[in-house]
Amino acid sequence: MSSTNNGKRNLIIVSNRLPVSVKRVNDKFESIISSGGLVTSLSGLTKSTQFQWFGWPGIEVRDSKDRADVEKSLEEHNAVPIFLDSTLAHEHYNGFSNRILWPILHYQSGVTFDDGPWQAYRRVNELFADAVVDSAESGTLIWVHDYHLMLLPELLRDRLKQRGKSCPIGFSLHTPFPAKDFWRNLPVRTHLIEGLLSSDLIGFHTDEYKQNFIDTCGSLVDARTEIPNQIQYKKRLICVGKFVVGIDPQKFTDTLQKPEVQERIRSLKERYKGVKVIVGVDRLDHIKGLTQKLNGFDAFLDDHPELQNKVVLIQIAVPSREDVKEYKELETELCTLAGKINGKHATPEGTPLLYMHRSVPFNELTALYSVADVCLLTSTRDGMNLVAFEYVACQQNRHGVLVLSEFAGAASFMTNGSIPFHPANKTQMSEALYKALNLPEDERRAKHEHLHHFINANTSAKWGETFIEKLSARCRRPEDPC
Ligand code: ADQ
Repeated sequence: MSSTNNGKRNLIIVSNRLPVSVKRVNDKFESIISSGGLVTSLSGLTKSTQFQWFGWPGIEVRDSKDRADVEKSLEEHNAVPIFLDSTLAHEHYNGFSNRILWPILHYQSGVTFDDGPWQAYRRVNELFADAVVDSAESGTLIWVHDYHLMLLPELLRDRLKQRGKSCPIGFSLHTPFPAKDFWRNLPVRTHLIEGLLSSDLIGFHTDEYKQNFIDTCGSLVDARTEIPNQIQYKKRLICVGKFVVGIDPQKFTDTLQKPEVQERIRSLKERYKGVKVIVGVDRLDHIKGLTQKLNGFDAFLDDHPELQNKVVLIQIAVPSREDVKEYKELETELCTLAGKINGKHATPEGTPLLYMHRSVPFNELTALYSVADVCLLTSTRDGMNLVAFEYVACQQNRHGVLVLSEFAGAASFMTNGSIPFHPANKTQMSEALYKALNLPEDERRAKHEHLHHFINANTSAKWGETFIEKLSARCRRPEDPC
């Protein structure tokens, strides 16, 4: 099988959302770059590898002329839209993926199951399979991403076979995979596992998630799992591996050099002269532990009255999944909590908490990372957490300290270079923050150098290239061990 064509990969990437969202502005369609972990991780790959990206454009388009216009507007991004009607898209994305599957993958209890959203999930996976199989040629590598599309590998394999095509299929999960007992909570657990087991290669962010998946397969579907990194199921061999997702550190280094970013850094430093800055950047999501973060910061302010007016937490909570009731409730809770904390600790000189519920431009994000003495990340569970990487990328001069929850996937790799803590323990969080703010320069430098080396050795480009190479080799030499 040839995976390259004139030096260019014959590669299709599939994810629920495209890296750009389409909006109707007057009578025209415009595309806007999306933000989030999946886009960050895959955008690093675009420098070295060519691919077509299939996904939902984020808008319902019924008219065939309009559809052609949308297709055209996405061509420059190598993106191919899969059109869905808005009710189906809503039930698939919000109803099943985000209200049922996402909480299970992140160990959240009290999840209920409904058949309607599950049927929508199945239907959307089928529509994706139809669109991808129409475009794929034999030999095209197909790389599927994330929990919205767990049935897709099986649907693809069946449809490709019916059309006489053969394509290597890879799947990467961007979330944790929970321990097998927790996965049992999901009534359709077997369908999803069988869906994934039609892949040739399945990638996870950490060894723990990979092992949880292998254990689940061994007990749930009677797969053979004695040989490390491989699963034998229904006469097929599936490779599983840990692939460390990362960022493009150069993008941050370049942005920091821009005159307008340098100017912004200067003005932020002036504004916060004599004040220690703690930064937090998270999608507004239960898994990011934002309630815990604000309560922990409140405890820290209680513990250290001597730091009144000498420390500020700038927390950016990026709006996310606003059509889901639980996310709206969380937003209300956080606004109330932020108000209470400032009500309790503010002085005429200022407020210790700047809670911003909005997205900020990339230049501003980079400047904020750069001026912060500490980055506080409090995930209760998190596949990786790329904000941890981004903060390190912007700290070459300051050697700021990362205070990182032990439940972020990133903690498996970054514990030595950060200050770890348990996000449910306010006292531990307060102590970790105090330690980070008072760490001597030689210790800060040593921690920073350790993490700086790690993020540069594990870039998003390397992650993508390693996965694609392994998937391609898998199909060239299927007899090789995984
Ligand atoms: P996310 O949960 O979206 O990703 P994360 O890894 O923290 O989370 O990445 C967020 C990304 O969004 C960062 O790259 C950040 O720069 C970007 N971002 C945040 N705020 C922004 C803003 N205001 N404007 C623009 N961009 C912004 C999921 C999983 C994670 C996993 C990633 C990658 O939940 O655990 O690390 O996928 O696999």
